[in-house]
Formats: sequence, structure tokens, C-alpha cells
Amino acid sequence: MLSVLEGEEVRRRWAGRLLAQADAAARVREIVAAVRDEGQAAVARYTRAFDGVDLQGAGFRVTDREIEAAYKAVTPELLEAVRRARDNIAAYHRREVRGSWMEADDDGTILGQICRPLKRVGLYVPGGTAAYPSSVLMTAVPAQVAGVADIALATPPRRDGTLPPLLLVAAAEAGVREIYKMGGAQAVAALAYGTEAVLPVEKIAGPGNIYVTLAKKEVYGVVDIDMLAGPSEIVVVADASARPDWVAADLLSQAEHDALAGAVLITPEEALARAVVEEVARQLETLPRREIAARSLENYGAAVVVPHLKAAVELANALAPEHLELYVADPWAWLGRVENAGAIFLGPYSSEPLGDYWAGPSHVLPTAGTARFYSPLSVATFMKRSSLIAASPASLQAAGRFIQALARAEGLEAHARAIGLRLEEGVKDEPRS
Ligand code: HSO
Ligand code: ZN
Repeated sequence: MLSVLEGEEVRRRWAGRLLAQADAAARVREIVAAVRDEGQAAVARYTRAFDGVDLQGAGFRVTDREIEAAYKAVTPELLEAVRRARDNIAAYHRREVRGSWMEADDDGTILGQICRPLKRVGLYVPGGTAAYPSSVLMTAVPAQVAGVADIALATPPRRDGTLPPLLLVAAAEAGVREIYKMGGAQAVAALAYGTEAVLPVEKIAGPGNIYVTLAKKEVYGVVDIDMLAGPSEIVVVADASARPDWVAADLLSQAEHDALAGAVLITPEEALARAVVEEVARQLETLPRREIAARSLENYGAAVVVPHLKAAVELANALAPEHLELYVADPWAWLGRVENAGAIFLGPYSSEPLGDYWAGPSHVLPTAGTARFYSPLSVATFMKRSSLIAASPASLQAAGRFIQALARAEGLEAHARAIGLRLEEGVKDEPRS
């Protein structure tokens, strides 16, 4: 199941995890083009083919009655859990909000940045065995905190044409009422281009399978996207202070997501590595999703024994995992060495699922090594900025000849003249004291 491997071998396996699937890419391009050209009729065709559900026009949109019925199907405890999780996520993201700024220079010029929410965004939430109400909260709440006026959510229907009640309740509790029963590349294309049933959005965010991810790549430029995300990952860096059963449980928590998920322990303690390997095998036996978890561990799981903790953190940086647990005696002492990770969990009690459901940061995080340059989904995902320049006569006067020199060096005389005209004006306008 979980085996002891060399760091280099793990690195190689992880690097191959997300190699573009060429046939999927061609298929996705076809679907996106069909939806762009034919609109909702194409969405209906693919929904019939892939989801086995016959929907038309307004039938794609979830009704208020469906949402009311969903509330009746959810236990009070689950409703409370959703509300509390939502409040934690909102509180975390409110701390992130950075407003517009303006500053006046001594010469009277005002420079600044205006931050605005996007007007209309599309959230994609996966379905199938991966129908996650938590992902609704983890995308919709940051969008709400950002102040996005219109949020459209798309998720594939189940075989009977319905959506999971808890998913609908999570959306309603996050203030989202525009919900579409559409999945896959066809949903991404519908959100990007708009159809008779859906108005186009400005940005598409949220996790998805390989088809969704390739479709996001395909429509990038027509709309913005949050990131290209792949299957879940966890790296646990542990020392002798770690309990093998806790480490094993955390590795399995991500392995159970997907046969392509990655779960790796890195430790200088050979004894711990052996104990975790045993624990994983033991815990796997009673896990309902043991087949998925076992396949994931087989392909992309490992326990790696390294000479010291410094080497452990270096290997973690090279993998740039979605989730990194620093399960060591003094995690704060090692934090400064962490360079690449979507989310960092410190100490024995910061078990990864706490981040998946509860703590506050979004669980939509960079994967497949992209934590080297992507950041977690957040309020910033749903904001844009405009630069602000308000020059004073004195500042233009002082800078004018330099700007003109630069413009003429680029062979752009009209640029130089636009400034030059103002220089003359500026002289006239100077107060004649
Ligand atoms: N660990 C997943 C998110 C998730 N876990 C949803 C449970 N539900 C990707 O980071
Ligand atoms: Zn998870």
C-alpha cells in the first residue's frame, strides 16, 4: 500500500501526475466550441450524454421550491455545521480585504489604486462521487466577502436530475440562489460564453476534474480563471514527536479523494516511517473508500526517510504540495523554511480536514506543484484593480522633458507632443506670484 521510497522517485512520480491528456484536450475543445456556437442546445446534448439527464432551457436552473425542499431534507445538526463553517470562512476572508488606496506626493500628484469586486462570477463545484457542499462554501463565501454582485454556481446533476440537498442548502446559506444543473466542460463553456439560459460571467473559479480544468484553460482570455487545479495532495513532515496513527489518518484523508491523489510522509525517523506504513495498512482495512485510497497510495503515496528535518522541508518545497503538515516538536521553528505550499498546518492538532471544512481559509488550493506560483482561492480571486494617476502641474513640469526623451527614443512623437502641449499650458497656468 504505502511504501518506503526515495525522495527522487516520489518527485518523479508526482511530476508525471498531471501530464496533459491529449485526447481529453481535443474532446474538451470540441465541447467548448459546440456550446459557444450552439448555446444551451449543446449543453442539453452533453448533459444527456454525460449525466444521463434530460434538461431543457429553464430546467437547468434550480428553483426556489427545490431549495425549500432541500432545507427540509437536512438535519438541524448539519444546518448548524454549515452555518458555523460559513461564519468561520467569512471571518477569515474579511481579514484579507484590502481596500483602495491613494497617496499625495509633495508635488501634489495623487497616485493610487481602486479595488473593485468583479460584477459577475461563475463558481464550479464538482459532482459525482466528489459532491462537496464544503466546496460551495469555500468558493461562494470569499466571493460574497469580496462583494461580487452576481454569483452563478454550476454543478452536474445526479442521475435523477436532482442535486444533493446539503449542496443546495450550503449555496443558499452562502447567499447564492442562481444555481445551474450543468457539469463538465459544457458548464464552463456556458458560463464563459453565455447561452439562452445563462448570462456570461467574468471569471470562473472552483475545483473540477480534468475536463473542467482543460475547459477553464480553453476559455481563459474570454474570462479569467482562478487557477488550474488537480487532485488533492498532502505532505506530512514529521519527527519523533509524531503519533503514527495520526499521521496515517491524515495521509488517508487525502488519499481517499481520488485515485490520482498524492499522500507522502517525509521524516528523518526510520522507525516512524515503518510504523506509519503499518498504520496506513491497518486503517485502510475499515475505510469505506479503501479502493480509491489504496490506488492513490499505490501510485502517488510514499514514506520517505531523509537524513534530517532540513532535508525533509527541502523535499516538501520541491513537491510544492497543496497541503503541508509540519507535525514536528517545534513547527514554528521550521515555518520560515517553507517556500512552496498551498496551506501549511502546524502541530499535532492541525489535522488537514480541519482546513477542508472548518478553520477559515478556502480549501481551493494550488496543486500539482503550482504552489510555486499560485495562491489559494481568496477574496483577491474575485477583485480587480484600476490604477489611479492625478498629476499636478508642477509634477508634469518637472517630469516633462524626461517623458519626452523616453517617448522620442521609442520613436513615438505623438506621445512627446501630448506632454509638450501641457508643458506650455503648465507654464501659463503656474500661479504668477
Ligand atoms: N481536500 C480537498 C477538499 C475537500 N475535502 C472537500 C473534503 N471535502 C481538496 O483540497
Ligand atoms: Zn479533503
